[in-house]
Amino acid sequence: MVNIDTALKFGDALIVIDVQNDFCPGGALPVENGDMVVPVLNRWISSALAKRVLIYASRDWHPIGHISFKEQGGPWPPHCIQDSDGARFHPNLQLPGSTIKVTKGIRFDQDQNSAFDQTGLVVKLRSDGIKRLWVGGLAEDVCVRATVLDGLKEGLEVVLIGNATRPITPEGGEKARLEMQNAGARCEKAE
Ligand code: VGL
Ligand code: ZN
Repeated sequence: MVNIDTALKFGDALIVIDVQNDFCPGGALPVENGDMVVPVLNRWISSALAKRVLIYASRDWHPIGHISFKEQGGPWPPHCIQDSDGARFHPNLQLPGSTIKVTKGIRFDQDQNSAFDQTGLVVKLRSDGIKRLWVGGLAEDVCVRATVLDGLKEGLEVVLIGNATRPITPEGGEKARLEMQNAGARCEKAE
């Protein structure tokens, strides 16, 4: 357990992964209780703003007929189509105008689950002086997992905000959490 008001320090960044309508109840690829991460993340966002800690937010942003869609032989129903309502951030997520957006899933020839995958994110984090990442969002067993593992590979300290993420399947979520922790991620809940 950490205290949300004292957790964030100079050299930290908050990264919110794919909190988009399509991953929330009623969306095209809904994560059970996916919208429950929103009030938790809003508290982290307001703490980050108070501490002048940078806020990053990734979004899944697929072209029509993306290679990851079932109709193309991929694993997922069509979701997060560029410029659709489903691709918008959840309407209650209070991202400030200063949020650094990371757009992924735009390649025609492959999927990008990690916010680090061919986005240039690591270069931006380094130039912003970031040493430690606090990660929350959706889905824990897909894009959160991939982002956390890549952040660790890049030599960053990574803290998963355990009550600010939800998996697509419970079994996948448990497996992902163990993988992330075994790879060196800390998992913290905060009040
Ligand atoms: C995601 C499935 C397909 C995610 C993205 O953001 O976790 N999951 N595309
Ligand atoms: Zn996707």
